[in-house]
Amino acid sequence: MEAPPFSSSCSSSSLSSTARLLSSPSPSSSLLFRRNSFSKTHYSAKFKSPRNLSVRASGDSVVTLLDYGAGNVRSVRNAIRYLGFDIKDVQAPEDILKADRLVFPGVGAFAAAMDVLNKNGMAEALCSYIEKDRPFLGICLGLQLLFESSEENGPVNGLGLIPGVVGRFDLSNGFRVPHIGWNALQIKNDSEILDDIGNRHVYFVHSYRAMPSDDNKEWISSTCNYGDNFIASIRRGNVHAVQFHPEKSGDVGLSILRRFLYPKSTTTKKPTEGKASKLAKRVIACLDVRANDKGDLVVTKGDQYDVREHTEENEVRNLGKPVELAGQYYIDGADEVSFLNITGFRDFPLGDLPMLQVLRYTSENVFVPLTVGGGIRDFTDANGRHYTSLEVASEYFRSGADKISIGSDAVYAAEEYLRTGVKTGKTSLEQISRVYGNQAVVVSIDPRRVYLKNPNDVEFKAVKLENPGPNGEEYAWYQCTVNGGREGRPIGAYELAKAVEELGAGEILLNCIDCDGQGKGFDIDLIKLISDAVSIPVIASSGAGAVEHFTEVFRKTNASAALAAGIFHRKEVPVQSVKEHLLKEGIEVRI
Ligand code: 1PR
Repeated sequence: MEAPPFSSSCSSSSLSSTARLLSSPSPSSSLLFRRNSFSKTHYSAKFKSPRNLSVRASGDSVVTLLDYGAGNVRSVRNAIRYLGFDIKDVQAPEDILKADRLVFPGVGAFAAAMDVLNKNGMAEALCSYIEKDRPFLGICLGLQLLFESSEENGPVNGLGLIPGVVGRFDLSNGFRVPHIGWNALQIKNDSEILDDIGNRHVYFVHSYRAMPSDDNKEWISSTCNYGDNFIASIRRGNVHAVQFHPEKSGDVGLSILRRFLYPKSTTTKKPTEGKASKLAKRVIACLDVRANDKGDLVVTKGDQYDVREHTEENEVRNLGKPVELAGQYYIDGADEVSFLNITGFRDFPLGDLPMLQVLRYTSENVFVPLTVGGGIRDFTDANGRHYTSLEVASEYFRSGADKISIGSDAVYAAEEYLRTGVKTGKTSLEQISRVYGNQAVVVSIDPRRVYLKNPNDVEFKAVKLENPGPNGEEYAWYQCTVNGGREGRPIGAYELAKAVEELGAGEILLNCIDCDGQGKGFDIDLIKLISDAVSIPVIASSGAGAVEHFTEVFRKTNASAALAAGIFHRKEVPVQSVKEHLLKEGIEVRI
């Protein structure tokens, strides 16, 4: 496609000259991480590059990265390095102007990003760079900022290079917001970087989107349908931007990045248009991680949360090494990988547990979203040093997590919120979602069934059960627990889910202690109750024992994703078989 000349004017308002970015691009942690005996060779995955994409770039193998310090861009760094490039971080506007190819992975909120870009003189440099048709790839917010303005906490002016306003997804049409997950694209115009994509899915996570119009149609290279047709990517000459995350879109995402980094390195073929696509149902592999009695970090798995072998030694069940298993599940086609540090409630997660290192190594080779949970709360260590939950979460994000998951602390926050009706803004949930966005905060619920003869016997929402309880009870309520199921709390899963949605959770990971490790299927009554009650995505968890259980949960409930652990760890049912089965049953999944 011939690149039409640029006609826009840059709308950045308060352009100052040189200034350093707010924070260092790869922030050295302010938190102490004790390396202990953890070694990369011991824990890092031995798996090879799945698609052999890691080739060394010849000649100018440097990518300039614009990281303005608002969040985690580790995954983008990892993907660029994986493809054989070195990274030069933008320190001053001149670095943008001198770049051979610039990647701009926008993170955080629109207004905050524009503020930083304006204050540092980056906005002006960016406009100038793009107007000269220099090689550019914007990702997610890096696409949205090119537009005239955004409604996110606004209206707020953007760079004004593309006509249009970025608006929030419309909740009224029943679609869940944030839009989290895998969609296929409709290719509208030739965009070399999307040439390999065909009908394959890419990973989105956002609540705001830019809409196609007559004024911006010349920019649009693809759209995606999620309630509306929104702009999934733009291209003009050497300038590209994508709303989705290529660095989290598996091998198809890597091939998009590779086509940007190695322009004309392969023959360009006519892109296929792509079929109409719904949001794919996600299949997630979960690794419950803890130190065993010898102090090694292992993947374990409980039966109704009991992770000890019923032998004389009573050892912690050991099902493998976290980094290796995560790598294997990525290769097998898992759409996400979750790590739950199941003893985080009593051990300080940033102390001597090498969980952060597990994340770092995993994120070097696993290019789908990574979630980490366990122990996210305020904490004072033995030396009296106080850490806020935001600091704990930040360290996880910096180490490679895309989302964090909060368990016990979210229960306390919801109880307090329901008691007072006041959002203090101080809970871990509120603070982390304010800084990193709702889409980065999962609440993990650990409910236990409490059977009832009469639903009016409790103040909490009860459901009529498909299968009666042990004494013929026809109803149950789902009592939330904390500390790995050890303590029941006076709040139901239904009440908790609604409260945490209001407090800023972007997604719910819905476990069920009764079903955990039983292999008899998900708790359909519970998952239906919660997925009908909230408008954020719900991940069904606990009880998967066969491929049919995944079909059942997607057919009978509004779950957006299904998670399993034991069947994958014991290699009873591989991830691919689950996906093949879902596909055969007409349920859209990422292939
Ligand atoms: O409370 O913020 O420190 O978070 C602790 C986290 O650790 C929570 O997400 C909680 O669910 C998890 N957790 C705590 N103790 C256990 C345990 O098993 N003893 N694991 C635990 C939760 C449930 C799922 C499991 C599914 C699928 N495990 O993660 O993977 O049930 O299993 P299946 O497919 O084998 O049935 P905080």
